[in-house]
Amino acid sequence: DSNDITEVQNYTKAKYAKPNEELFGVAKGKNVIKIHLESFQSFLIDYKLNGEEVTPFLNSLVHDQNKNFTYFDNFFHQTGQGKTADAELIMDTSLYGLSQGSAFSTKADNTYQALPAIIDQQQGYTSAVFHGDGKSFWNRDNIYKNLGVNKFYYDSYYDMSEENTINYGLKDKPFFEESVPYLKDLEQPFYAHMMTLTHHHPYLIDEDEATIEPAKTGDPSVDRYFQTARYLDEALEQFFKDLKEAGLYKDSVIMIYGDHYGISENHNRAMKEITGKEITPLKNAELQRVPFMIKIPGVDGQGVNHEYSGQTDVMPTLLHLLGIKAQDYILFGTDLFSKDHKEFVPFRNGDFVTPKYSYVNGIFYDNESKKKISEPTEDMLKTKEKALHELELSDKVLNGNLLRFYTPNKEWEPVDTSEYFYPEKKV
Ligand code: GP9
Ligand code: MN
Repeated sequence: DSNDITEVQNYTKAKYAKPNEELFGVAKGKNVIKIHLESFQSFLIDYKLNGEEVTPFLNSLVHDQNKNFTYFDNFFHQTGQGKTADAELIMDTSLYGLSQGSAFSTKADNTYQALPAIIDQQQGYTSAVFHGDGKSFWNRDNIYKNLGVNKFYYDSYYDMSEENTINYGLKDKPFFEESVPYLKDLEQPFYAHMMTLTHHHPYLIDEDEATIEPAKTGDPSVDRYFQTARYLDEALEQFFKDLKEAGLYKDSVIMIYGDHYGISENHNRAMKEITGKEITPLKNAELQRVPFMIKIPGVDGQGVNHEYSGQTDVMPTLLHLLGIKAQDYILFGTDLFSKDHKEFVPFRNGDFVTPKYSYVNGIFYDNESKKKISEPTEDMLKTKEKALHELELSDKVLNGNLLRFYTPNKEWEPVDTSEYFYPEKKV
């Protein structure tokens, strides 16, 4: 009830980090292009397989200051069983997914105060999601309405011929290629979410499209993981060229993120060969890093930023860049560029990481020595409680559909789902 939402509100308002004044509003009115790297873990960045870079293009964004990206190398996914759907939810609502199942499937009819709806109402942004799979996968065609997604380009908008598809759906190269004309036609400013798919378990790729040898651990999906990552990297490079040609690159905010791990703990033997290290519980937590990169027009990139951070932090960051007060909303993350950003990253299972120590499967570890901490400090124990509390509050929001009792500000209008349609493409 409304008491519960007050409890949540008190928590998120206390956690709130005020914007960095220099960046507040710098991207107001700019197009935003958000690129989803399917199953992409940060260990791929700068990784060399047989002496060869796996993702040379992404590496170039990380290392070339002229490309103006800031790369967060201590950014973690926070997803649970909802995988891709959790990543989408977290990034656009700054809530956590559920402890079981996917909120996209079971909480599609909830009230949300999500990024697409907010930036539409406040600044007239058109939001669009692009994805080469059926529209009902993860119940997207239902929940997107409540998130305020204006347009959804799904399989019927693409050439899904046999040579264009593999595994779950459309290959990333035709996906980006065929998306550019749709992007050009979108009313500006837009918030476009490009969701890739080829780099997905079990990492299938046609032989003539593989431009790097597989790894040789003998674990087939781990071995192919590098080949589909390379394919994704090439698709992205082409997309950047096409965006430049379309005049959509220079003046757009571009965000790139990984949704969740691609290699589960079932592959620890092979991953020991890949990383050269035993996959301990702590190492496994460390491997939950996914990339987050952002380019902001008119703002110099910082190169590599080491802030400990997670997917919940993206929405407040973007709101502030667009000049919208994140403080009005119920958000569990904090602005990555704020000097008050909280370096505390809960995972969905209650584990968490901080710059100095991590808590994994009931044990505290020192990040530097990798040793177990046998006598955790008062502060550590409090942080552990805080992680659980935060997840519990987020669960309350979703399970109690609590945002229906919350009015962010006087401008906010509840989303009316009857105004949203995702028709098949007309031929
Ligand atoms: C399917 C794609 C995959 O459309 O988004 O979802 P995942 O299996 O990664 O959750
Ligand atoms: Mn995914």
